[in-house]
Amino acid sequence: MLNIVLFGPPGAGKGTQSEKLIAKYALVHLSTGDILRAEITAGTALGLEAKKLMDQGILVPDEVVIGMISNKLDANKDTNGFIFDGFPRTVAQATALDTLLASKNSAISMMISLVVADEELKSRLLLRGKDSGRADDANPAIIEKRIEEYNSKTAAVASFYETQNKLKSINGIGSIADIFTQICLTIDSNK
Ligand code: B4P
Repeated sequence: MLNIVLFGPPGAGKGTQSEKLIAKYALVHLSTGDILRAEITAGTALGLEAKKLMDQGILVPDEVVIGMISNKLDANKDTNGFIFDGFPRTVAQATALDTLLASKNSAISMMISLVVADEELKSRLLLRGKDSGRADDANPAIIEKRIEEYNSKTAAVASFYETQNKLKSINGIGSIADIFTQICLTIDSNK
């Protein structure tokens, strides 16, 4: 199986590049952000709890997202592989993902990390906030909080995969098409 973690700070382009990658490599897209927003739209108890945190730019508890991913892995047993988009976001989530995949005789193939400077992230998210309807994109203070959450809880996940020799860093600034080409070259030479 080809299991790719697509990694980067908020607004790095994970969702944007995932859409193109699932089409090219026929992978199942698992975006914890999208799954949580679907729960919010459906008005579930989990969605209502998650919304309170997401609207403040705070990460949702590990056990919630790990449970969601476990269900999705079980529901897609016959796939070629997965794109994990926005997950894992903590070292505890990364450890749990390794355990879940090992129980299915599988593993993460590589982490693609999109590197983008903070100022570019802020301007992308504010731009999207003008019409996305996402409360977490509209307000500069909440965007700052998301970047702070990334630096304090998520950045360490890159070291977790680096220790396993699976970290591949890519410049996430430039045209969406050029970044996609670089990601594909990296996947094709490491799979
Ligand atoms: P996510 O939905 O994962 O969102 P994100 O980090 O904002 O977005 P992404 O990097 O995918 O950016 P995109 O491609 O859309 O998370 C939202 C919240 O959910 C989190 O804050 C947290 O509360 C919660 N959550 C999710 N997963 C969790 C987990 N595992 N654990 C705990 N909590 C979790 O790009 C952004 C914008 O940039 C778009 O408008 C796009 O068009 C633009 N863009 C993309 N590439 C570009 C480029 N090359 N040049 C210019 N603009 C570009």
